Amino acid sequence: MFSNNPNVNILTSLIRASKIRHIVVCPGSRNAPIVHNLHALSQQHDISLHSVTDERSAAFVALGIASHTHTPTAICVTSGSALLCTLPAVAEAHYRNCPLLVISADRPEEWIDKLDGQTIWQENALRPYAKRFNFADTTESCNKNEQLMQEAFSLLLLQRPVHINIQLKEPLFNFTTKELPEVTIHAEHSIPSVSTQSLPTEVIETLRNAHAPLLVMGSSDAFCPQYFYEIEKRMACLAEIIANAPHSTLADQMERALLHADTFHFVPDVVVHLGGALIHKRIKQFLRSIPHLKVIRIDANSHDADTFCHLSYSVRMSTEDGLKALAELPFHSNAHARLLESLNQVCAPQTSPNSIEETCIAELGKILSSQPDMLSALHLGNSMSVRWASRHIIGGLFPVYCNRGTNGIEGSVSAAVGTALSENGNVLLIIGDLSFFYDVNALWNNELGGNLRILLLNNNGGKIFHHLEGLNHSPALSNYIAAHHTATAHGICNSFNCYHKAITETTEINEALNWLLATDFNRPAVLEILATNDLFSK
Ligand SMILES: Cc1ncc(C[n+]2csc(CCOP(=O)(O)OP(=O)(O)O)c2C)c(N)n1
Repeated sequence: MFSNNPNVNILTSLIRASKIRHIVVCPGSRNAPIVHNLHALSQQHDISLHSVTDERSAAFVALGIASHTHTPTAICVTSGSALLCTLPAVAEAHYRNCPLLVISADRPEEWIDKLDGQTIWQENALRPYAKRFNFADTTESCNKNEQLMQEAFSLLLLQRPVHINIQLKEPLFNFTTKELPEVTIHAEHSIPSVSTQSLPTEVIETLRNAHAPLLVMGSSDAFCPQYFYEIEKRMACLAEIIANAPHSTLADQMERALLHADTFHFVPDVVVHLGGALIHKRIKQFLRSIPHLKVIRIDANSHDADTFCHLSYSVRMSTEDGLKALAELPFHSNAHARLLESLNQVCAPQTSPNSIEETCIAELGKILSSQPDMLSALHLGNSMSVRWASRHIIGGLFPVYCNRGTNGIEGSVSAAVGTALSENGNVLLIIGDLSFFYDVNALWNNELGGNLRILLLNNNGGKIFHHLEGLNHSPALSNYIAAHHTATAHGICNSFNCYHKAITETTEINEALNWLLATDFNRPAVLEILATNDLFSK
């Protein structure tokens, strides 16, 4: 039996007909009719419900599932501040082109600002990051509401976050409807046909005539490492680890080479730009500074990011189609070999690690290169984790994710949890301590099994701030900017029923990594590197 609310039932039918296969649900009474229906669906169809209490975390769990499964994923929250808690993940989804559907239950509008509990302005709460669809609880034509919801589902197929807000009046808990309304998703028909599968002739000719063509690629959830080998025969290639590119450590080498920009001789004249945000700031600044540079941006979405301030062409194409088209360009060039030569003249491919955290990632990089099957996915926390991984781990072995849409530290554990819930193989998260403790609620999850492994680099605060030139002169650095603390994960792991091991010496790294990666666990495991350093003693 289903809810007696017509809007809730139309939504449920559309979900049943859609590609959504995972729904994260959060506790509450106003959204209980929706959760009731979703639970009924999950009993009869291939749809999994995941219960997560903290809505901020829950939205990132859904994002982790959506980015790994490449399918729209929903989160359902109750009314009031519960909805506001999803905003960070929605912003991340917006900048990652991730199809996240936020369903919120709302109270009747006439009770807003009358001091009724959990009754706030919800309709536009996720704007401008999600397109919103609001449904009043009226007996108004259900056809119109179905049409509106169809539109919401079509936007999801365009890889956009969407917000469906449903006002629900009491009584809430009547569940006597036997059948859901019949709906078919005709969303495909309403998608504007903007995407192309081949590069325009003008773009191909621009690349053919370029002296030093260069592909630059930042964060992307598309996993197609195979194309990069062909692209490197046609143009130089600087694609980051979070672009899932095989020779991703070159981006780190380039970043270091640019410290000596006067001796670095590879200057591109045409750049093809794919993917989202770049980790390496100096590469971005270098490209911005080249006069007369031409930039060809390939992006399925309509907002053309002019990252290097030289945007010359925009090509509306998915990342995967774009990479494929570049791999099939009808000419070869030696630009990549020239890039490698210039890089190697200025600095070596890798530097020796200079801390226990970096040594640990370097050792991990060696293990994963020889045994990539150990992992099904790698998640990287922001800050030093993603930077050290860029230097020591190569991309393209397994999907690599990082919340680089907004670079927030608030949802990295949750996103990794999402991937672990939608995947049988092992998912490894490498993360710093502030990011870990911030989002530790993600481990408050009964459903999680032993395929989530966490490498926690605990250096008692935000180490990145100690690398920022000039900031070390500020007496506020340690306590107020880098947020020095002495917390360890031992007790938290105990509370959340996770395995935990801590080490303090580099000599213990290999055995500990073996424990983390090769043990058969039935709950998440955390290897904590306790980095004793004097950074915070000042
Ligand atoms: C939500 C949010 N708040 C604040 C920041 C600013 N910030 C960037 S890096 C960082 C420190 C992260 O520390 P940690 O996770 O311990 O990593 P480490 O710097 O030690 O590698 C902070 C606070 C952010 N990115 N996101």
